[in-house]
Amino acid sequence: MAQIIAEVSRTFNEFLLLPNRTRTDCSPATVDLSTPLVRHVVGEQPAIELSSPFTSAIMQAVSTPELAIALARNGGLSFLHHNQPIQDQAAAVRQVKNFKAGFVTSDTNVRPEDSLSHLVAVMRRTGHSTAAVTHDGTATGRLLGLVTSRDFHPQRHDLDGPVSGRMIAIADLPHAGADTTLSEANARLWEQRLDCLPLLDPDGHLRYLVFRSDYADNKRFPNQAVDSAKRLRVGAGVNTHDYRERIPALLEAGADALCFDSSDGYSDWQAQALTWVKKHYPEVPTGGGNVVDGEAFTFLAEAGADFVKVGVGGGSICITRDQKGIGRGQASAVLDVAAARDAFRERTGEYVPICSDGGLVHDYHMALALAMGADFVMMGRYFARFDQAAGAKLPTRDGFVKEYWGEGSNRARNWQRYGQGSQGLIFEEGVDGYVPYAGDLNEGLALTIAKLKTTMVSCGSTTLAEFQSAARLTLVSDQSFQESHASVTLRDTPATIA
Ligand code: RVP
Repeated sequence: MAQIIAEVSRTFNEFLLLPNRTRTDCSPATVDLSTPLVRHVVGEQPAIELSSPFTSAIMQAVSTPELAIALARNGGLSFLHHNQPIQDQAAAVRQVKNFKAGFVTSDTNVRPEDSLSHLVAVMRRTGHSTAAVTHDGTATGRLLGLVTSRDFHPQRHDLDGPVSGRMIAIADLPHAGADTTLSEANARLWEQRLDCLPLLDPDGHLRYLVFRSDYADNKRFPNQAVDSAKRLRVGAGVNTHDYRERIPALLEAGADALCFDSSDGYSDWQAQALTWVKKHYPEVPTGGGNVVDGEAFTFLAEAGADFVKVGVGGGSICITRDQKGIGRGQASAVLDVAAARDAFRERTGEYVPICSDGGLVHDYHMALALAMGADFVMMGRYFARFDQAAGAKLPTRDGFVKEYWGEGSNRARNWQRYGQGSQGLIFEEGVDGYVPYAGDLNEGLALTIAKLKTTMVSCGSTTLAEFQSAARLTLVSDQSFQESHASVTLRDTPATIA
């Protein structure tokens, strides 16, 4: 006879945190959000630690190289999606690993014989006002000069004339060698009152541009997730079908961590794949999932998973529960798996971090997931709203939206993620839709971090470990849930004032 789990399946909306006593030394400035990403012996330092507990979903619509760069600069980690040819995913990994903060590969490039009207069109397309003039019009051609939007005026200069007529030629242009450090470049920028310093190879080919504004920008990110060579960290999703070919290519490209990505990870296929990775690449941090209970967590941890993702059916674009009747409320899943993680730690002396993946709609849901035991969270909808995500930004009557689609939707057809047999995706487990546009990731994430820190302060905690052990959670009734929201007419709501 089927077993009925006594406990009701609960989601984050059903819980609130009780404030704990806040000590005077506990303030947002003293809160440390660092968290382990991978398995480690208790008391020892994990091979990878994140300085903020956020990862972006392994999804076409979410984890682009641009988003991975922005998130790693804020201390989190992206997992680039595997729903693409192996060489494309490896190239995306390489793009993140090659990013050098403050060193820009020029994206606005023209040839000296190009017309000024062509230059205007290129500047309009890239949105940048400084162009490199190279012999072949590429980002790495021989540098002949620089031209900015301040060097010509459409009414004053003949737009049919060549760019060479208005550029500052290389002979008059301060420049430096490609081995210049960021602080040396910055010193030149200030000493010579420059806006931009080109860095060239010994043969005069352009390598990077360093902008004064980018140096200041770089100072904004003190908590970047970087490897021992100071390159940004990036993760990559893999599947249980082509991992033998995909993983070597991803590692060669420089991936820092891998994650088996499956809508249901409690399977022999995933255990076999994890065992294979641990045999061939024992040092490579590799996560598994997704699971929703302690039994499945222990299965993957014993198969070698270095972290385990939790969540089935809770994603904002997910219809797995409707289609297959499989899943569990995300709060119940996290609480159950966290208990199994702690039992595993007691039994083996090893800590295997867990990630709450999907279903985080409000910022406070992240705090709840972390309080309930998640070491870090993974989000799709949240990151899909930002400029750096893949979806197109579209205007609507009520403002801008961004496209966001599930990996189980007809648009993504990521059959490797769903166990529907070898014919590919037979039915959809995800939808294709829109999310409200939220601008730049850096600003959005800063706000989220500020909220998380103040929640932790209210709960008297300055570290995530302390937050988890001190958290007191209460269930909310429907009535008290109503009370959580404002119950006055808001000023920006049309209303008749008597
Ligand atoms: P959310 O953050 O709520 O948008 O959820 C993102 C998560 O949903 C992903 O990390 C993944 O686990 C899951 N997902 C992705 N595609 C689909 C689907 O099409 N059903 N689900």
